[in-house]
Parts: sequence; structure tokens; C-alpha cells
Amino acid sequence: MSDFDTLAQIVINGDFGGAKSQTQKMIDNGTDPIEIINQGLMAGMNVVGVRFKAGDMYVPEVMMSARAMSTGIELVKPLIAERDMPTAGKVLIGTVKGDLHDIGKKLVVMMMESAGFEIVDLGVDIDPATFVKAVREHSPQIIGMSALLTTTMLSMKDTIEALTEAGLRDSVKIIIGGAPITPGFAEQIGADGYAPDAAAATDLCRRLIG
Ligand code: B1M
Repeated sequence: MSDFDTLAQIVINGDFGGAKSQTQKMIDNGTDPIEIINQGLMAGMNVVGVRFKAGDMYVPEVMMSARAMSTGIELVKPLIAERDMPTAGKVLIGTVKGDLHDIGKKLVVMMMESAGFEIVDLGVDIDPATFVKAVREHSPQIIGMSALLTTTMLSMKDTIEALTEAGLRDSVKIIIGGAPITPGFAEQIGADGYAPDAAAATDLCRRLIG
């Protein structure tokens, strides 16, 4: 097994101690940091994404894998100039106004970060005006909104309307998700897409950015 395969397997196993020592070993051996990310850490997380989607891995295991991946990334990050960090695109994400649920959103964030997206996570209880302000500030390609309550999902519609009023709607793709959300609701409020889980959300962003 190559060093890359070993690191990928460590990420799949969610072994953050192992991720730290294996990444450090590869750095000490002079392995290219970008290759450590792409062929080791991300390769492992890609397998996790596929298994999670297929129902072969569950939320706690995915979180352990994401933590293992982050442990490795933190070690190689200082070795890579910021412009060289692989980025798949920028995603601004938040749980909508009135809603404090963020476990699923955090999972989405971890999966997207693992796939190379740059994430601006606004947190929870984010009102439409804050989304608008953040789009102006960060210029993301994608906005992701999460809602877990049937009462707060309507804030997604308000946010899209606020973005339209601010003249920003056409500058971003909008995706939504969360337990009460359906593809029909996404279509009804004019979102660009819906994803049922973190792996699907990551795939959707890849497709939307092309
Ligand atoms: Co609340 N809660 N909760 N809760 N809570 C639910 C959602 C509920 C279904 C429980 C129930 O009654 N059976 C119910 C909603 C009913 C409804 O609206 N139909 C409910 C309620 C009523 C409430 C309160 C109103 C309770 C009260 O105070 N009376 C209150 C509301 C607070 C508020 O938000 N203003 C409340 C509070 C809380 C806690 C704070 C205690 C806690 C949240 C802690 C936290 O998130 N930091 C909590 C929890 C934990 C839950 C349950 C038990 C679990 C949610 C969860 O984390 N699931 C939940 C019941 C349930 O779902 N079984 C419930 C695990 C997570 C990995 O899944 O979040 O679905 P999920 O995320 C998935 C997908 O949905 C998707 O990907 C994720 C990972 O694959 N996804 C996206 C999520 N966001 C996405 C975004 C995307 C794409 C995909 O693109 C951007």
C-alpha cells in the first residue's frame, strides 16, 4: 500500500491520531503537500462521501472522518501558499432565521470542505438581510440554506426574495436542504437545487459550478 493509500484509509477509518502522524511522516519525507491533500486526504474523504450516500456509513463515522481529514489539512496548510490551495469554489452557508439546528449543516460544511470547497459558514438563525450582506462581502458562487423546522423553511423564500430585490439573485446559485425540505419546495421558491444529505449537497455544488 502506498503512503497515499495508507493516509486515505486512515481518513476512511476516522483515525485522527493516525492522520496526524501519517501526514507528518509524509511531510518529513518531502511529499508534495498538494498531493498529500488530493491523493491522500481528499481521496479518503471521497470514498466516505460515496459510502455515506449509499447508507454504508453513518453520521458519527462521517464526522470522525472529516475530523481526521481536517487534522491532516491543518498540518499541510502552512506549507501551501494560499493561492495554491485547491478550491472547488466558494459556498456561503447558513441555517435560516428562527432556526437553531446546525448538526446537519455542519456535516454539509465538513463534506464540502473535504471536497475542496471554500466555505463561509454564517452559523444559525441567519436573517435574509444578513445573507444579502454576506453575499456582497464574500462574492460566493453558491449560497446554501438549511432549515429543520416547517415554520422556518419559509425564510428560505424570504431570503431568495431579498437577494432578488438587492439585484444579487443572478450572481449566485442557491441550494437548500434540511429534513422538511423537498425538491418541490425548492422549485416553488425558485432555488437552483435541493439536496437530501451532505454528500448529495456536495455533488450538487460540483454540478452547479460545472
Ligand atoms: Co429540534 N426539532 N427543535 N432540536 N430536533 C426536530 C427538527 C423535530 C423534527 C423533532 C420532532 O418533533 N420530531 C422538530 C421539528 C418539527 C417540525 O418543524 N416539523 C423539532 C422541534 C419542534 C424543535 C423545537 C421547536 C423544540 C422546542 O423547543 N419546542 C426547538 C426549535 C429551536 C429552534 O431552532 N428555534 C428545537 C431544538 C432542538 C435542539 C436545540 C434541542 C437540537 C438542535 C441542536 C443543534 O442542531 N445544534 C434539536 C435536535 C437535535 C433535533 C433532532 C432530534 C435532530 C436533528 C439533527 O441534528 N439530525 C430533530 C428530529 C430528527 O430529525 N430526528 C429535531 C441529524 C442531522 C445529521 O440531520 O439535520 O436532517 P439533518 O441534516 C441532514 C439533511 O437534512 C441534510 O444533510 C444533513 C446531513 O446528511 N441537510 C442539508 C441539512 N441541511 C442541509 C443543507 C443543504 C443540503 C442538505 O444545502 C445547503
